[in-house]
Amino acid sequence: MGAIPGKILSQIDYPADLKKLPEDQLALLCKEIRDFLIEETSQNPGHLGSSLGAVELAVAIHYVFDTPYDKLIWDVGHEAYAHKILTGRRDLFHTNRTYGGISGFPKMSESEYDAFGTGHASTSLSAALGMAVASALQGDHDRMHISVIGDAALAGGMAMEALNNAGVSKANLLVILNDNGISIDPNVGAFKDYLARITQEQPVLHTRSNFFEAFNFQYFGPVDGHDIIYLVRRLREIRYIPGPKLLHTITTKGKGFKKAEEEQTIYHAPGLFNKITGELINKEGSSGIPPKFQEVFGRTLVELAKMNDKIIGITPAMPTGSSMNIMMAEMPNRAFDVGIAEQHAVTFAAGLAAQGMIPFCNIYSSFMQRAFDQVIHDVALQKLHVVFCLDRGGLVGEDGSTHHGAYDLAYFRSIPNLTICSPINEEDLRNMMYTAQLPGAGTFVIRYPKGRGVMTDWQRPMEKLNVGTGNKISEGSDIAIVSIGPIGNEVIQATEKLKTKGISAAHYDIRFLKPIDENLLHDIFRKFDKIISVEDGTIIGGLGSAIAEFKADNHYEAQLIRLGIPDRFIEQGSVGELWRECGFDAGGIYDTVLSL
Ligand SMILES: Cc1ncc(C[n+]2csc(CCOP(=O)(O)OP(=O)(O)O)c2C)c(N)n1
Repeated sequence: MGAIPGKILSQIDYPADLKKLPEDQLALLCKEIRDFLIEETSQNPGHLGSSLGAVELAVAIHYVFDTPYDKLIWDVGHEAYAHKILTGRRDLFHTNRTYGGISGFPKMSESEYDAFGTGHASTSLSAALGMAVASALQGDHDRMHISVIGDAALAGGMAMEALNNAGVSKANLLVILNDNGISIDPNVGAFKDYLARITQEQPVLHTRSNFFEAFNFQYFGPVDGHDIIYLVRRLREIRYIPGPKLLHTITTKGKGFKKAEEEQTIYHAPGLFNKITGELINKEGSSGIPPKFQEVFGRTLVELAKMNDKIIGITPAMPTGSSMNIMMAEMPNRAFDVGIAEQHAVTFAAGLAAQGMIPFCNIYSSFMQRAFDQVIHDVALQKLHVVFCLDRGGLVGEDGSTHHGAYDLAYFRSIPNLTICSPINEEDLRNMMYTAQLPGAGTFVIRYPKGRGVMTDWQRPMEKLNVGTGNKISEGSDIAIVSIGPIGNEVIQATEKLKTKGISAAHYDIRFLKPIDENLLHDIFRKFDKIISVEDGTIIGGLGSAIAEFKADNHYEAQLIRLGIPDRFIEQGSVGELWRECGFDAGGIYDTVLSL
């Protein structure tokens, strides 16, 4: 069961209930929402800081506007918890981000109040503009289309493209800039400096044209985004002004919870914490556990960069999450946070590589989807020496369908000139990183998951791998299992368990998806008539498909069973639950073998 809502909040199921409250009760409601959010997320982790900062925005918007008739889109959507609580999901909120529960992001399929699904940044303006144009074409000129967008997301390329497009429309569009001055890590770039400047100088500047006015938006603000009464009044005034308009609100990430205001990066998504003191609760303990892939990546990059002065680090807005912050701290001139700008990050890397540098461009797998063409057109086509490190490869767990790194193996395998690999453990990650920066390595893709692998001797000196060679993990005679990446550790558990049933399964870690180890595959197909492929990625186009193509091309007869993410979107849950659902956890692999 979840937290018990306060007196006012307990009476509000939907915005219609909220509208009945007198204005002087709104501040108290905001406090109750914060208390509720803190209590809920302290036991069931989620995106705390951004949602605490957007409580008044959510209350004011639903108080003033006529949702769901008026369309409301939350950019990224991790800040929309108050919105969820006010739109029919208060009593379900304790299931937030859990298996079978509500999503941590807005979803059209979950509620009519979620006008558009989000999760990736900088999409809300384009979607709201599209809706506004549709309303106008359908003869509805009253409906308002609202995008709430953070200062970091607004600097994303797509949001800028939408501003440019919206400014020449008469769209009934209201952009609410939720400016808390921070991304997950400190916000970066010239635009954030500009926002800070207009916030300080607004009374002077207001007589002159500002950035938004130059884009034909009517600009209002800046206003205190936590002054609920003032917000409500400003929104009422703006409501009937035609055309594109922007309300600049100043908010505090983590508002109302001391620790979250003080340590905004940590409390963006803090995990479990004490709801009174804010202290983090570490369930894992500290000794005897393997390091995170991220930590090994960050430390190894610095080690390599000390040996090879051509190496450069690049992250699009995820320095802490990817551990690029280690290099940024040690070598500030050689590591760059370029903001929420995946496309730019890739072509920026291409430019560096064209001048002889060796960029390690670390991008979360699902965010890399944005930069597919840049990888083809700017990097692979020109055979540039860029190392793409795909963090969060595979099912990521609680963030759900918008964030799973499900498609990378498949979409990259189709691109010529790429070397694609995935380490089974942290030791292998280091060897892959070492191999990738050697002269002539070309464009390299190294894919690894969130979190910890298994205990290995990962601190030993790195060694060069033979590109395109797999590893035999264990001998067997009845069946062969071929895996890629850390999901191979589930295969190891399954093969051990199969032994107790008298089944002898051989296990091969293919390591390189491209070029694939054809010699090894020939050996496997000659020796076995039953072969299973296992990957933590979509079943269409990845390892299983590569082996099926190899089988067809070489006219082998063996039975091939492919395990991977099925051809549908997988929702949220723990990684173990999702692996189970997809049938490639140790138990699923074991069951598959027994069923043959
Ligand atoms: C395309 C994409 N890249 C990166 C992210 C990861 N990400 C989630 S929230 C966030 C920061 C957003 O900052 P801002 O827009 O200022 O909103 P705030 O969290 O401060 O409210 C980032 C980088 C993402 N969701 N989508």
